[in-house]
Amino acid sequence: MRHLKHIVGRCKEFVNFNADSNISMSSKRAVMRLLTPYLKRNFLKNRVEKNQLIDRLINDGFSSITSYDEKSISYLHDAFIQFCSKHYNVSLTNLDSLESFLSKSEIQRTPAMYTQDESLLAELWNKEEHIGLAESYLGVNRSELHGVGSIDCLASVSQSKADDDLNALAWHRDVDHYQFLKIFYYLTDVGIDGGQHEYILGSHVQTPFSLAPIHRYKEGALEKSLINFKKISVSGPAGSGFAEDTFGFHRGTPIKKGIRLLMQFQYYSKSISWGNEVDTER
Ligand SMILES: O=C(O)CCC(=O)C(=O)O
Ligand SMILES: [Fe+2]
Repeated sequence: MRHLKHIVGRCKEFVNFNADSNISMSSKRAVMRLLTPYLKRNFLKNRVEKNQLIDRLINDGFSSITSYDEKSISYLHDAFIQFCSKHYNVSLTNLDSLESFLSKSEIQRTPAMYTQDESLLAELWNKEEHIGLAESYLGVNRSELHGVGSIDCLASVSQSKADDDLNALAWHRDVDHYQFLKIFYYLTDVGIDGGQHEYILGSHVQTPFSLAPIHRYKEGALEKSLINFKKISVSGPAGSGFAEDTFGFHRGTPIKKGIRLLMQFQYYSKSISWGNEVDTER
């Protein structure tokens, strides 16, 4: 443990105090990415929250939230269909044609349509319920937050590529930053075998040593190493929403039939070097 503290301390120095050196931001980021799973997430400690939702998020890393208004779902479907038509250079007219195109082409997950492609996503990213939630959970003022909104689509294919990193269908945690939150909404109905999202409650607080290296994990490995292995599967009608600290273990699941459109909003604190938030005590 002493050695680890030492290494963490040196890495922190490297990241924080080498502002004038030739070390590029991307190398600093790479170091912090490797280091992050070994750190305690002190911003979660000693928090007393009256707001039940935030309290649940702090304890479980997960909470369902109010559903997304149905009226704009079909607008977002159309925007996403247009995005895919352009991206794949095909003429898609509705979700059925998107579904048959993706499964015929063996595309398990599409690239995401981002905030810059669709202004409604930017608007929703800034929506009070969303940014206010991120602010309270992360304990960071909104002027210090950045992030994006996106929509992507999972489809059923004959050969599932669940282990492919880009598909996010194997257990993993997101270590894009030390302190972040994601808000998700299904934009299609998601039943069991419909690509339901899964999460291990409480796994966002601290990663056991054996699970700290950043890669995809088998469920058995998580079950063995997490003291409290509580898995949840999230299903629900189009519009269902949940907030999740994806530093905890999560995954999508291969879809057996149909497609799943998932909208997400990511919130990060602006200190891109993970600088001052990092505490090396463990
Ligand atoms: O598709 C899913 O349900 C998982 C997505 C995911 O891993 C992520 O957005 O970080
Ligand atoms: Fe993820």
